[in-house]
Amino acid sequence: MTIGSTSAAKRDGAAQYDAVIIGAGFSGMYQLHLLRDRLGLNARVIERGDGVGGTWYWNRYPGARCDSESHSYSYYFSDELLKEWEWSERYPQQPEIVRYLNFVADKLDLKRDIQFDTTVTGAVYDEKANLWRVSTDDGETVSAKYLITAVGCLSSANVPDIPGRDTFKGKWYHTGQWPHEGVDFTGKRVGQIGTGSTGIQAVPVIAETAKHLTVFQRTANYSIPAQNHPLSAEFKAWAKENIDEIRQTMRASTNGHPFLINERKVFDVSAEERRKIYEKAWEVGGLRFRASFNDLLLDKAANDTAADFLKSKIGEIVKDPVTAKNLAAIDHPFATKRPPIDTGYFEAYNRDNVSLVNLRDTPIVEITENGVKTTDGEYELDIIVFATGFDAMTGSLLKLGIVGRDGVTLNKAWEAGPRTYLGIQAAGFPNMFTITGPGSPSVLCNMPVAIEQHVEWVADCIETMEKDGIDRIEPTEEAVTGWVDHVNEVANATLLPQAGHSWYLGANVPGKPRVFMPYAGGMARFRGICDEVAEKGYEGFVLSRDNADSQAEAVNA
Ligand code: NA7
Repeated sequence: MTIGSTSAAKRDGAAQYDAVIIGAGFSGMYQLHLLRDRLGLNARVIERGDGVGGTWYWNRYPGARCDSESHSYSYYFSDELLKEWEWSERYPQQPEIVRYLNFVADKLDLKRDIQFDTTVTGAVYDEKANLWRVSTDDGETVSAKYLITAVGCLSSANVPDIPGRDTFKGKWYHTGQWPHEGVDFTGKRVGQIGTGSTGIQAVPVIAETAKHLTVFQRTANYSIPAQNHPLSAEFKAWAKENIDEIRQTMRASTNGHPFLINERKVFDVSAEERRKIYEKAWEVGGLRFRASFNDLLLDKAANDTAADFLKSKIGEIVKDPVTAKNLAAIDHPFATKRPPIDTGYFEAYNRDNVSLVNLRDTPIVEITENGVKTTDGEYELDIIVFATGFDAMTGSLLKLGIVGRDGVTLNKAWEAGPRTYLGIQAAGFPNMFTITGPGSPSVLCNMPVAIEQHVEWVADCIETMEKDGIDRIEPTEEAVTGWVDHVNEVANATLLPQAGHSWYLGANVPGKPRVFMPYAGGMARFRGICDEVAEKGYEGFVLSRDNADSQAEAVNA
């Protein structure tokens, strides 16, 4: 265990806090700042890594870069922070994001209240004392009235249990648990399994040094060029001069990005005009492509026009016709899985040292001591890279060993899929808040925007509770059921559930319940709902106060 950047000592020997926050990424850091520096509470962050960064602390794989534009991938609660920090590229690379988060942590003096190198092993609600007892792998147990999980949506690595995996004599790595010292691919035969956002970023970079890279593709994927570039002095100045405007756009937009989705519909324009619009969007690059029309995720025929355009681009770029055909054999509507953006992904297949294996035609049978064996034969490898994604949204929460009222575990409560109200609380788990939890926009949004909204809502809620002497808050079962229904309803109004193999649905992890987890109703709408709930005295939640006999009495029923 280390606390802060230098100390290895226990913090004050104090075992009781107002709040324990799990995770020191974007969410946990901001939550600590608000609870400690705005509300004056005694808060401790517990973090598994030995530094801040959360998801970005772990995802150090080659080519790791954010898909949100850097000037929007920042905390917007402080103009001072925005003015002082300078991003170098349109899309920030992993090391720059970690540097940014360290800059914020140092500026706000957060590290002194972060306990690094410590894994939470259990969090049990003690009903009598109305405290969460949080135990860690160093044998310590601390208590807190409030438990806030800030564990990220994509932080629990999904390493597929392919038969024979552990017999492999070479080295294997998962992109989300990448060694800090890096991996040298020089002269090596590398196999990469997975072609999601991560795999698509990693391929061109690994190809630069590997002797040969074999990419094992199960589901073909769309990808749009990031058109990444260094930021000009003019742009940097513009971003600093227009903070309010950028903030306002991000808050008004469906996905929390600094651009709005165009109002026009696909069939409002001629085929020729549409082609021009797509060409222009391709040149601009990145997630802005998705904003070309407002019905891309609502109307399959409209979506097909974008899908066809993107597939035709693969054919134009990739020279080998069989490889091009396999890469373009995409079976889901555009953007119903997280749309990757890339730097030279399809182009990498024109290199002599890169080849593609279509696992739909020739599935993996096993991993042998020499490499990967498909139904077509064995591929001898020195290194296997698993770019196989995450047990997303719920994986990290369910690993915490959370036990709520009456000894009910979170795993039991969410057996058939996650059940929250506003993605922030689960019934039966009083005073536990899940930042960007399932049922909130989270991964469908530019994450810092979703995080700031949830963190601020929680801070306001706790402030109200402390001011009014409220002992606990938890949602009613009815509110949770209503919210789960609403989350399903808004997802079903879109094409999103049509990608049957998406991690949004939990479909990438064998045995995981198939439930559409993020809130697809848009960030702006979600913010409005959360604000209204608070304004109405936390409608859907029960706020209670203990009476003289320590019996809980609802105060807002
Ligand atoms: P993703 O998007 O879940 O992609 C994982 C990839 O790995 C995807 O192509 C999967 O194919 C493939 N995969 C997973 N398990 C296997 C097995 N057992 N065999 C073969 N292929 C497999 O994860 P990423 O890390 O790329 O991206 C996660 C998010 O991070 C991203 O969306 C951004 O929000 C940032 P499948 O599609 O399941 O057939």
